[in-house]
Amino acid sequence: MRRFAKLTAVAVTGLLLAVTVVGCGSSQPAPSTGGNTAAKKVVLKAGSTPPESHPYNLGLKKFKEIVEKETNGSVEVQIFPNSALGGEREMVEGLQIGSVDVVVTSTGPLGNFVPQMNVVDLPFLFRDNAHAWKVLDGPIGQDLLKKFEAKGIVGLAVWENGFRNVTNSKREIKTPEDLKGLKLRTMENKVHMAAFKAMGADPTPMAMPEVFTALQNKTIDGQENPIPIIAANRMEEVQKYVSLTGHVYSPAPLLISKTTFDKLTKEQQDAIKKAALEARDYERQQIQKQVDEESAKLKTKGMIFTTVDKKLFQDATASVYKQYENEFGKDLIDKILNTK
Ligand code: EAX
Repeated sequence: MRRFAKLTAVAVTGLLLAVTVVGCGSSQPAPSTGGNTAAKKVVLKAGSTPPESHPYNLGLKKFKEIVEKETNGSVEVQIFPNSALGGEREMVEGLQIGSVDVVVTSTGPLGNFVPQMNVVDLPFLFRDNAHAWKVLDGPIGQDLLKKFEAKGIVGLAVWENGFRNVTNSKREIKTPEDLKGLKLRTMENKVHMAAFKAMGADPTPMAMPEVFTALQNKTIDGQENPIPIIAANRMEEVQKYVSLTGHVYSPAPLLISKTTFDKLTKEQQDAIKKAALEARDYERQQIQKQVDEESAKLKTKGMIFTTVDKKLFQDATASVYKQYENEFGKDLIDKILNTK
């Protein structure tokens, strides 16, 4: 009798052991990640608003490639372009609740999460791309990214959207006066709205997914964005004029949900940080490439490009600095302006 009992006990133990192993299988532990215990496979949902051809998504593809290689496949990145996961503000809210894992976004709506982030949206704050990269990749930019952690978001790197230009369907914009009365879509960004109000335009804040239809239905006359966004969204179909105002340099932070990030192993976190920085440099190159290439294509598609005297627009928006220097801090603004 005892022998039978013993046999049964062995069988039950074996069965329990088998069930335990199969149970872990549902999370398909990825191959061991070099020394650490096998990390559970993680799938990151990464969102952006522009269509697939835009450098945001070329950058996300590079990010995906590096992350999956560096983590030996234990982290997979799935890319959702074209506002598939919502507009930028919506996606950043998704980071906070963990429904979205990674977002590359303009700073447009980010002031709703970290008010001081909007300092970068001051008109003509950055002289050129190199000035912007120096500030954003240095202590000032890193300090701004750090402020997102208190909001459940980890700032990984600052990618690039680029210098923003005004497009419209009504007339050539050569001076700020030409903007008077123009119904212009801006991002949900109070600094941009203040700048266009100062120039006499009629700014309407709107999330990116609604812009093309609003331009098509002529509920707005124009919008403002960098050339790669204008091109990727086929705006030549609904806009005639591009004024190369370059009125704001638009950074594009790459953000990850803190809930998601904290669940990763140290090795996976290091891989994601490395990928964010390597993909940043690649993404910035792609933006520069598309500014040149897509400008040429938009001209052949019939858009009329106007170069302007930027000083006129800079002078017309100078009052915005006074309006916001208390909120952002005059010393921070001066530090950025004086960064060589
Ligand atoms: O980040 O909303 C905008 O105009 C942004 O430039 C666009 O979504 C890319």
